[in-house]
Amino acid sequence: METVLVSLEAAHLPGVLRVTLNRPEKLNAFNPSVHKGLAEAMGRAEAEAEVRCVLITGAGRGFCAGQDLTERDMKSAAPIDLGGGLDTWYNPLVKRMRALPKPIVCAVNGVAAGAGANFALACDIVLAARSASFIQAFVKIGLVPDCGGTYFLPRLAGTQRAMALAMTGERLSAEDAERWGIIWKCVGDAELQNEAEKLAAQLASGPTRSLGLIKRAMYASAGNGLAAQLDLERDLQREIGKGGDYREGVSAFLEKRKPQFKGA
Ligand code: T3D
Repeated sequence: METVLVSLEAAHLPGVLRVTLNRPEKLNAFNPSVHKGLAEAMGRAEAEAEVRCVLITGAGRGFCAGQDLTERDMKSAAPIDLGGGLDTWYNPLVKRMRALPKPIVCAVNGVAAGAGANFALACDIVLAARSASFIQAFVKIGLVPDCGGTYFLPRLAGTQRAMALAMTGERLSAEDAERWGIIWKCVGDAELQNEAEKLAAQLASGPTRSLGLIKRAMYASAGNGLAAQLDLERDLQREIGKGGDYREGVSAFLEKRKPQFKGA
C-alpha cells in the first residue's frame, strides 16, 4: 500500500498536487516510507511547472500522529541518536516546504500530534476540521518539539502560549488554534475537503510567481529588520513587475474582466 498518495488531478483540480498521508491505521504516523513519499511529492512540486499549488491532507480519522514510535527500539540499552532522523528526513522536508516557490495548503482532517502538528504548521495556509486538534506530544515521551515547532509556535501564538503547549502537551482544539492565529480557519468536518479544494484551486489559478515571492517575503520578515524588509519588497516588486501576470492583472482591471494568470 502506498503510504503517501500523490496526484495531479488535471480535470478536477487543475494545477493542484494533492498529497495524502495514507497510513490511517497508525493515524498516518511518519515512517521512512512516508518520508520517502513526501520527498518524492516535494520533488514533483519543485520540478513540474503544471503544479501551481500543493494540497496536503490525511486519510482516515487522523491527520498525522508524528513519528511512528514503533520504529524505535527501546529494548536495546545502546544510546539512541534521534538527531540522525531529523537530519535525514524532517529538517530537509520543512526546509523544502518553506523554500517551495508555490503555496502549500494543509487540510488537517483529525488529530495532528508531535511532528505531525508541526508538519501542518510548516504549510503556508492551514485549514482544520472542527473535530481536529493539535498536540505538542513530545513532552509526554520526554522529548523536545521538533519539525520546526519551536520556530513556528512562538511566532504564531506568542512565547507564553507556545511554551505552555510544549511543556504541558495539552491538546489544542481546532477552534482555539484558529482563535490563537495558529491556523487560518477551522471549518465544519463535512466542509473541510471542499473548502481546502476551493482554496487550493483559487491559488493554483493565481499569479504563481507572485504567490511564491509573497511567501519568500513573509518568511524572510522573521529574520529581518524593517529597513531590510523594505529593501526586499522593493527587489521583489522590481522582479515581479517585469512578469506577464502583472500586465495581465492590471489590463484585466482596466478592461473590467477577470484576469487569466499564467503563473509567469
Ligand atoms: O523518534 C524520532 O525520530 C524523534 C522524532 C520525534 C517526532 C515526534 O513526532 S515525537 C511524538 C510522537 N507522537 C506521539 O507521541 C503521539 C502518540 N499518539 C498519541 O498520543 C495518540 O495516538 C493520539 C493523541 C495522537 C490519538 O489518540 P487516539 O486515542 O485518538 O488514537 P489511538 O488509539 O491512540 O491511536 C490509534 C492507533 O494509532 C493505535 O494503534 P492500535 O492500538 O489501534 O493498533 C496507536 O497505537 C497508533 N498510533 C498513534 N500514534 C502513533 C501510533 N503508532 C505509532 N506511532 C505513533 N506516533
